[in-house]
Amino acid sequence: MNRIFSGVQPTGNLHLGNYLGAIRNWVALQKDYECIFCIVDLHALTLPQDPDALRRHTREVAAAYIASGIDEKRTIIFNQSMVGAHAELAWLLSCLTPIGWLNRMTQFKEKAGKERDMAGLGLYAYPVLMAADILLYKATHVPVGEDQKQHLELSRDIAGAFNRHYGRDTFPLPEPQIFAASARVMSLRDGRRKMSKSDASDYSRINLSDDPELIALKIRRAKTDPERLPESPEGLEGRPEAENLIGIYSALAGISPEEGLKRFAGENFSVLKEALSELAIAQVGRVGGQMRRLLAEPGHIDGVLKEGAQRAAAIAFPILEDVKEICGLLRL
Ligand code: AQP
Repeated sequence: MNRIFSGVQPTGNLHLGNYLGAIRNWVALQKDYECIFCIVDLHALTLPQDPDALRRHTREVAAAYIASGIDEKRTIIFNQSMVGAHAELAWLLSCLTPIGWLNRMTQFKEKAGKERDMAGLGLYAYPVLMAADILLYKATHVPVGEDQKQHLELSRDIAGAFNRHYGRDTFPLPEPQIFAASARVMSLRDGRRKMSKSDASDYSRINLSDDPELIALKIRRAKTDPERLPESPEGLEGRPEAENLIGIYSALAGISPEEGLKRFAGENFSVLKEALSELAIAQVGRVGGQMRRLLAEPGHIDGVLKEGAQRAAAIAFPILEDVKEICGLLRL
């Protein structure tokens, strides 16, 4: 059976982009794939984290998975640091990854900013750990938002480099699964930047924890332009904020952006914003409410994570052992 691996970083401010671009799409995949959904806490450490907040956010992401419809009985849900094989395989793969490949990664450039020399080695090596996450389970498919496509291509390159170096087909090349309807949710304050957990402006994103009043306020304040909405998709060119609001509306309504635009062609933004608020409040409200109920019982979430880690380890460690053997590490 084809196997899926994907994850979210427990860095707080879980938002509508994470939901529409990732978690919501995973739910349907459980029917046709063996799924492993991870909370990638080692990735979160690539930027400074408060230890208590990191633990809290880890449980929050687990709650978001379950609240969105990931079935913890069928699917493996766990946090990455509970399975030490991730870090071990990352080391083995890093020894085969040319620095030049990592130098091309745009996310490192964005996150390191101007102080590149002061950025941590972990932030730079992040894509190698991501490759290890995926290859450790010989995952065949990886659902990600468009923003992660470059990292996934690197995972394929690393898998190919390993297979070529040792002359074996050890790792399948993982296929990206990008869900067009919600590929990239942009900031509500700037349609050229993606909606992001780390954006300093709280009004740039709708968090899954936001209450209905706050969701409505953020949508009312979302940046627009002075024109009415266009009659055809071509009219959205050069209007990133309009395109983004139509995109979010359509993703929430489960229709194509073309269909979404038809509903608001020639209208004022206020009409779109009102309809969008209604959908966002209903869907985020449902997930957020269920998350709060789950988080009120951390014992249940911890049990899910513990069992998930055991199931993940049962797949990962035999694969890691095989890789070590191939690499020539003495196994006694
Ligand atoms: N704006 C987005 N639109 C669509 N999908 C998105 N994802 C993230 N932002 C958007 C998808 O969510 C999954 C988990 O992402 P992550 O936790 O690895 O974080 P990230 O990709 O670095 O983006 P974030 O959540 O905004 O965090 P920061 O601020 O740290 O960059 C991935 O599948 C991602 O594609």
